Amino acid sequence: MAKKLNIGMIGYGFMGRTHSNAYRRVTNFFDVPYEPVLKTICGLEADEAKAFAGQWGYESSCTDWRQVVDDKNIDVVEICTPNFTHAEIAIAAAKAGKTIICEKPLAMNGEQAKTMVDAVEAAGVANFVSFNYRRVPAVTLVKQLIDEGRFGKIFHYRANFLQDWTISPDVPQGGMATWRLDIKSAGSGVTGDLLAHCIDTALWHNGPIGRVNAMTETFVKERMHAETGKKEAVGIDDACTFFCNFDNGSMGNFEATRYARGHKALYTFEINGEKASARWDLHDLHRLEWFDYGDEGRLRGWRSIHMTDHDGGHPYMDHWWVPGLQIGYEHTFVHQIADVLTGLGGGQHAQPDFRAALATQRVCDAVLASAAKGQWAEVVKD
Ligand code: SOE
Repeated sequence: MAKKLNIGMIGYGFMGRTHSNAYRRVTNFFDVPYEPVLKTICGLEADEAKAFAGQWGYESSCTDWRQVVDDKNIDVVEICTPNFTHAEIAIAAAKAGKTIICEKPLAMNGEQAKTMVDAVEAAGVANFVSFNYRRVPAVTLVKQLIDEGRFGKIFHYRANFLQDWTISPDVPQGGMATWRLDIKSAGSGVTGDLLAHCIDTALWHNGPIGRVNAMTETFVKERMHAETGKKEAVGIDDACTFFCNFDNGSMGNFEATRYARGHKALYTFEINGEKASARWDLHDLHRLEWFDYGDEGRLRGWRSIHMTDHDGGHPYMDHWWVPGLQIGYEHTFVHQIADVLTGLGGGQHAQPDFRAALATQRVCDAVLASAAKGQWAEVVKD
């Protein structure tokens, strides 16, 4: 019988749902060493927390995150709250000896992220940051192909994350639904929210970034604040584009915006190496486009691999349906919980941990500093 692991979830918004869903499904599909028990859900509004507990099967609900952190019965503290709250909760949870799973981005900025790394490392607690796209099977396969040397030397890494949900100036900033637009809650705009995903994946795939050159734009300068009801200056970046040097000699090119009309969550990347290229698109996440220069000339060309063939070794797919039947967004959260539980059971701790997420945060900081100054910025290496 798998040992029980008591989960205290803080935050019942979008991410609280994705993580709760993952806990409910993981033991049905993965043979993991722990059985997660949904103990407590914590959120701002008592009646909403209670309703969430009923809907997702939590044993209790509360409105004070300290209750979760102080609860001796809780093994894992899950932080699914807005960015400005991550550090305080994580540091308290580390002191209380909890395993911590935190939503991305880890913190408001690199300095704050460093205090979180120091806290978990001093306490010796397991820690993990939810950059879920690493665990899309196609994205994981790309990592395997890079590690096998199939690309040869990598020349280019380019990634985009395009959305269009904040074009209207009537979208407010702040509050429960639109805290991502409020600099005080989010720390930054698309850089921390969207580019952080691209950067995390890129660092994992292609290694450290040395320096960056960026520009940002805030298209709507003032928005009504959902909490004060008043028009306030917008402090976040609505769009950001940067180019960079990776330490391995390759060039990087990244762009994120919430003003790309027609695109909802178009995360794409393309990698060009000496021997092969690959490209991937979140809107078609179960496909990997692959070009292998080693193919016989007459048949050489881009191929589109349907990532559902576990006989062929597609990552994670042997846990799901039969070959040919695809999976989607929510499964990436199931995969990461499965990997975290396996790591806690004595395997290798799942990545990215807080230290890896700090590296992403440092790139974000350099991007924002470069855009502010209009010049190259070096990435801090811890
Ligand atoms: C923002 O719209 C958002 O929900 C991000 O916060 C997520 O991290 C991303 O996966 C989808 O877009």
